[in-house]
Amino acid sequence: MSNGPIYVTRPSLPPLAELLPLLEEMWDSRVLTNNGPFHQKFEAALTAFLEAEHVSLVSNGMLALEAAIDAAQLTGEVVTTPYSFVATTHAVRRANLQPVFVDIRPHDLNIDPDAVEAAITEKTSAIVAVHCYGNPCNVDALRAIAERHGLKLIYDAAHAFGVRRNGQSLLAHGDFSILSFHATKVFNTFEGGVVIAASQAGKAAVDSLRNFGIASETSIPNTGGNAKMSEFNAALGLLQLDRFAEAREARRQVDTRYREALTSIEGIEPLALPDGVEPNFSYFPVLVGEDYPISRDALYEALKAENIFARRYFYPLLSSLPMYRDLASADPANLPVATEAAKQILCLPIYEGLSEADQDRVIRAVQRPS
Ligand code: T4K
Repeated sequence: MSNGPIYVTRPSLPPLAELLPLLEEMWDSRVLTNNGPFHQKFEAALTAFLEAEHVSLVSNGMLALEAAIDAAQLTGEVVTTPYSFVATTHAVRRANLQPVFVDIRPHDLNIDPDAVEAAITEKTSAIVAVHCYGNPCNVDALRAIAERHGLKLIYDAAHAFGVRRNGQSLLAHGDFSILSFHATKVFNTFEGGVVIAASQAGKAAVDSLRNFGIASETSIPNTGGNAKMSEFNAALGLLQLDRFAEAREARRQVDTRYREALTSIEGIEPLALPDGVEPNFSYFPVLVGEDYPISRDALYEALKAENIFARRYFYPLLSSLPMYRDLASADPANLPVATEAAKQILCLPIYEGLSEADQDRVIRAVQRPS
């Protein structure tokens, strides 16, 4: 039996032979970037696939967030979650805005709408929420709060490619949503991302910001940056789109098998799949509770000793990082659920192509930690 390394994820890829003719086209045309033919095709294909009218391709999820925040013209304070990848808060801070951390809900680890409402001041201009692991935030409550207080609502949906809720794309919510197409994501273009805007004006702002703020050869009305996706990433994305359903189904099978085997282990609690949601199975997060024989960190190390590389997404809490921990909202007493979740969370390996034998290695290592 193989004892090779099992990482938390492994990127899905199309057969190389399918990519080569597309590369030949690029070599012939010498159009490599700046809204070339593959970029246009991929943006149009995603617009249909994501059931979103206003889609802008960008070069990664971080720049997607920065562009969305910039396009939303925010000021002052932004209410956000401490339980995410560091990109979420850094994007707020890099726009010279003040992140205000609020707690999350215990069942899905997404931002708590009641805590959001309680944190709003006259300086608040927006909510930046995360659909953590692709599980939907309480979008109805957050929309109501944003409307009541005149706030912009931005979703970091980096994990939520293809997720549907009540028969509708999850990306239909908020003024802006962003996706990441990083190698580690359920849908990847090596690097890449998109901004989904609720309005044409929002898309126009992002399109300008991703291309230096240029309107024409002689007109540059905005202080934009460079967040363009290249032709290579866009061509790969077109092929990946054709394969997504297959990749998702493979992950669903791993998810089902893990749930069957792990749910009965005392102290191990896989995060529930929410009702009314078509998930993408991008992660397999479990909470390692006090009833489990060893701590989360001890389990993480025990898995490593078996050549299994689970990840503590998301630990440490963003509010504990040196550049944020002195904020009043970063006090752990303000964030009890997030603080506990960060201590207990472990994401187990899940990806297309994870063999049943390797799934069994993971299951056995969790069942009987050495
Ligand atoms: N918002 C949220 C909520 C996010 O989670 C992220 C990214 C963003 C925004 C920003 O999106 P991007 O700007 O990245 O598009 C990874 C990813 O780098 C990061 O994209 C992701 N979130 C985060 C949750 O996870 P690491 O530091 O765990 O990556 P790394 O390199 O340790 O990879 C994990 C494992 O994946 C490796 O052990 C092996 C495997 N792997 C990784 C890469 C890069 C591969 O098999 N092939 C690869 O090319 O952050």
